[in-house]
Amino acid sequence: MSHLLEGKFALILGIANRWSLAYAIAQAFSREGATLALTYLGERQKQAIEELAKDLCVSTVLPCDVTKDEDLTALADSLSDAGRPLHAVVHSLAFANREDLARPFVDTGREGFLLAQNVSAYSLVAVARATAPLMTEGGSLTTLTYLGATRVVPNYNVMGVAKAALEAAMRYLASDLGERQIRVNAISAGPIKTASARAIKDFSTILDTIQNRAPLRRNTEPGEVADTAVFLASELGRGVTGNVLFVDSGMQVMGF
Ligand code: IMJ
Repeated sequence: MSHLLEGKFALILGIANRWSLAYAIAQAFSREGATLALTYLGERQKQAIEELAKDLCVSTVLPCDVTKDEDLTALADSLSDAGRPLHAVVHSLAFANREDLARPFVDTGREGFLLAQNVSAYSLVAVARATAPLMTEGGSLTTLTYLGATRVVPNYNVMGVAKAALEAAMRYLASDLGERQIRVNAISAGPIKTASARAIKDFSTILDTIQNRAPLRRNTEPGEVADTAVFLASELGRGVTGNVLFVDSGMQVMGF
């Protein structure tokens, strides 16, 4: 089964560098024949993303700060200029203040809480509203989540609450957009050493624990997450919406 995404046009938000899950997803989508639109945050990132785009089947690289409605409107306008329907959107971004991932959750202030919710959860709703009108042939919207949404993971804190909101938003969006044949799902990836994880203290210990205890006795690789994103965006995923798919070496099933 090759070229699962032949003829499809996909938007991928959240590539920061070559270790980003969004980049692994972009590579897998390219491999499967999709044409891509990528977004970057801030002028500083522009060159880096354009450099990464060279090896992929990318038709456009566009700026997008998901906290700015005007950016999302401009993004949708640019995509509609492509003159072809959009088939898939990948939302692979999150942010919380570093301090809020390193002290007791009870000390989370209102501002930090709302920042995490705005960037990491509300953005899915904003992206869905901006892009759904372009998915005139139906499509798939996939976001990235983490086990800390439903279970307490040390230090995940305000991000756990944001991911809980993200997963709930995903289900409500699946309900709203289903009649337009737009499917909405989340992939819950096991810990992977990306830029978002490198900052976390004791991350190597977390990776060791997964390797010793997860059913598959190894850590999750970006390519495994990416291939699941391909499945969801492809015809193979046509019956799947409103779901959280765990790509985590099976760690999620363990009680102790
Ligand atoms: C993040 C914090 C605590 C524990 C964590 C993580 N574990 C994993 C992550 C166990 C796997 C990574 N993760 C799933 C995230 O969603 C990370 C989000 C994040 C990371 C940072 C670091 C740098 C920063 N802000 C951040 N905002 C969100 O300044």
